[in-house]
Amino acid sequence: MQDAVSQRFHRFRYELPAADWRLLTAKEEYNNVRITKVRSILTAPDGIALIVVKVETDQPGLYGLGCATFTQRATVVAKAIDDYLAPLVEGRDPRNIEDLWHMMYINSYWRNSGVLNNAISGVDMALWDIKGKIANMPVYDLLGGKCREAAMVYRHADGRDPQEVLDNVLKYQDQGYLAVRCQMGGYGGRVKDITAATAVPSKDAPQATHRMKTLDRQGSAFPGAYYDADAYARSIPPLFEYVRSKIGFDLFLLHDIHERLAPIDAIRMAKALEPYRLFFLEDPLAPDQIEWFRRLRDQSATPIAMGELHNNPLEWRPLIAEQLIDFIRAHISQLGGLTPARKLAALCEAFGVRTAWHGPGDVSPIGHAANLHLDLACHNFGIQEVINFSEALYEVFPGTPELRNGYVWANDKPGWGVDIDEDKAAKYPITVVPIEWTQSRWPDGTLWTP
Ligand code: GCO
Ligand code: MG
Repeated sequence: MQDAVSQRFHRFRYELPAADWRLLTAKEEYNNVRITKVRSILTAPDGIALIVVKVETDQPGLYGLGCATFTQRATVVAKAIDDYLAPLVEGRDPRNIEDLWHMMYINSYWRNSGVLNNAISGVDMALWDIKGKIANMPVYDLLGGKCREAAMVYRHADGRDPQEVLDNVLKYQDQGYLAVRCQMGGYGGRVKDITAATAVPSKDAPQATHRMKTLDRQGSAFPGAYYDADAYARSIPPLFEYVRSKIGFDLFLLHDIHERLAPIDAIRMAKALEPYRLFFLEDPLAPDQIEWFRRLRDQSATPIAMGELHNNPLEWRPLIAEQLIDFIRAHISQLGGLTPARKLAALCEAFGVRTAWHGPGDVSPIGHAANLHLDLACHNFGIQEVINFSEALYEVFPGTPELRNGYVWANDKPGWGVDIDEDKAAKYPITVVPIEWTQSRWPDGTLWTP
């Protein structure tokens, strides 16, 4: 009997129109569905380690995918998923997402770590994917439906000097993008390539800046990705002066300080950038510098975006409740998934803060889809960061969102509408090497937040 039913369930699912299938699911199968397997999948189609969770059920063909991408600690997150969350949720009813989320959150007793939150996120997002497939609707429909057809995005322009940055900005403008983030030399400004001989900070050349690669470890007690915070701080206002003088104000421009400056210098930059009407200035301060956000707010009208580093509600609550920021930039999997992110979006709406979810290369296409479904369903959407979705990403993750005319578009399929080809994913194994760029140092060797 069961075999016949599940076969009918599976076969009919693709043949019967949605309405009939929903009728079908409202019967015993839907009420009895159980999680059978939870496992992590590691892949790096673009050379960046991505962590995805697959949650399988006892209903043939019914499974969900979630993003657990904390690329700097990929294998640790995978272990947390496979060793701790899998045995905890296997056998349970995938429909009770809220209960399962809280169970995973408190089960480790200690909470709010980046590794554990990402692991939870992978399972959480997969459960929302399953619920969307059972309901035969996209997740944004479960969240209340679309407020807009697609989400406006911004792209990343960089360059060694203002002209090179402008050239890249114009390229995006020609492609129809409405917003571009301008960086010059990456975060903290260009690291000067100097030979090892003159790179070691010494009493006669304390100002020397150098790149880690140029240093043989024997040569210096302080190898690192050196950058000159003062030179960086003085280089950015002229950059925006130049770009605005060439393109005017029709294009939205953004900048990411990436917590590379001392607090007072971040305030100085926010004030100096006011004439250039940035869409937002991001990560001016480190997450633990809450007090300085109050000083920044008092002194500058440049819109502020913050949040990609947040793991703990204590980090974002005061910033939102006191309206010290204008855009929340959370990395959804660092929060623990869609369940906490949709609540954060609602909290932000209550205080006039808009969303700008974190969306660079170290977010998987499932994570980008989760960003997008929230963007479509939340009234207080601001803007969406995206990357160029490469051929390799589309190959491994069929259904990855599309970029068109300056917007990112969902495919309106049930769940996230994104799948994974595990054979293709296996073609791109991750590599684990010590991270260099987060060994950011000031010229005198002081380590500073990267
Ligand atoms: C951004 C971020 C990223 C992070 C990266 C860390 O605004 O997109 O700052 O570039 O640095 O995601 O792994
Ligand atoms: Mg950032």
